[in-house]
Amino acid sequence: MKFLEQTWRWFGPNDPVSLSDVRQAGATGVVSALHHVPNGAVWSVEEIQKRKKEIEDAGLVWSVVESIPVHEDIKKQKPGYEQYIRNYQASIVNLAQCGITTVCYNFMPVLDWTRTDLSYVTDDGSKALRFDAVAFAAFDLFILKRSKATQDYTPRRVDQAKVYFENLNKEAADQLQKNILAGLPGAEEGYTLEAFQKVLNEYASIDDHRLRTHLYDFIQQVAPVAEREGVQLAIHPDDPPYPIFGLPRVLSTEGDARQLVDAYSSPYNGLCFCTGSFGVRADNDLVGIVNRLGERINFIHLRSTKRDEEGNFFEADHLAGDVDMAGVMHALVNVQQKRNKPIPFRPDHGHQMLDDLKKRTNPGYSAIGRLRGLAELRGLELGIHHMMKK
Ligand code: DNO
Repeated sequence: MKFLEQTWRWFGPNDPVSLSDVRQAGATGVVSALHHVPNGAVWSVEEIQKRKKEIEDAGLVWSVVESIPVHEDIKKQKPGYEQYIRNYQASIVNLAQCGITTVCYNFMPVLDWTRTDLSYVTDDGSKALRFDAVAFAAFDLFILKRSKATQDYTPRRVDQAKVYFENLNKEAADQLQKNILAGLPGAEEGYTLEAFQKVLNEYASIDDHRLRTHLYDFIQQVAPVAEREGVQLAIHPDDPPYPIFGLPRVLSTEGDARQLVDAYSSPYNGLCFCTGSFGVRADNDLVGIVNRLGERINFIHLRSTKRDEEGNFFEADHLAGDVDMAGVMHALVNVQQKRNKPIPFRPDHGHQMLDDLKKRTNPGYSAIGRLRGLAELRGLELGIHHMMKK
């Protein structure tokens, strides 16, 4: 029987969770990125080796790069963007030279993952990340005052957002803005209100079709290099999985994932299967996605969300919420049996809980919540293996 690879995201030397913590959590692989390298620049062999050595000195391996950010000019195909594609290819070649062969990326315009509340208190007292649809609309309509925002919301939602905004004090409004624009961990860009409005304007002529074309152009140029170098690419889905701020989002559904993998037919052009992102949409059949696209899954993020009728969601415990984690894990175990190399998975996010409530933590990336998640997930995998042997 073949097992998945247990990995853990580590943000580098400034991460309050240390590599020795990671080791004690029982992960064997590390997911990391050179966050200090500016977006668009080539990752040099020297810098890669430095990070790799640090990880190996702690008795771990650098299994996955999450992420090499895709420069905004590539997403917009702004004149001169070809150089950024060449740089991306060069980073892949350099990573391959250092023996790092899984690279995650995303193609969300302007903003990476987005939440409105970073310390939502759950029933058991632990804190979770949450997306409040009304708070989000209030920000868009009344703080950012985006010109075409009204057309993206129902009249009822506009009314709710207005009430929400009117009850927001200055401090809470600032916090909301910071949560949305300042960049969550791993999101490489953060914006002020003015800068954000400016970059949004640059997308005025980029609709869904154009962004899709740009993504497929990107992959058709980058995946052949990755294939030649033996590097498996893994695109992370949109989070949340639908357009926000009038910006198109083109990797939110199974259909989107299918189009991407078909844009260049190679196992090296693959997916990061993130249950928390895809799982926010009730029309995404997670087990079905694994069954149908499993051979193109190169990296896995496991977490659950709990959504409600209003479009809000929060990050539930890994085995709770709307995601059928046991079903997903069973399907993934089946996929793994057909592969030669263990597919890396990581417990994605975790609640801020126990002792971590008193500490400075990266939102979603505290030690104990992820430790719990990893422990539950490995137990689930082991249990499934056990039952399959019978
Ligand atoms: C959030 C992460 C994302 C992810 C990128 C991948 O917790 O899953 O920031 O790393 O979207 O490029």
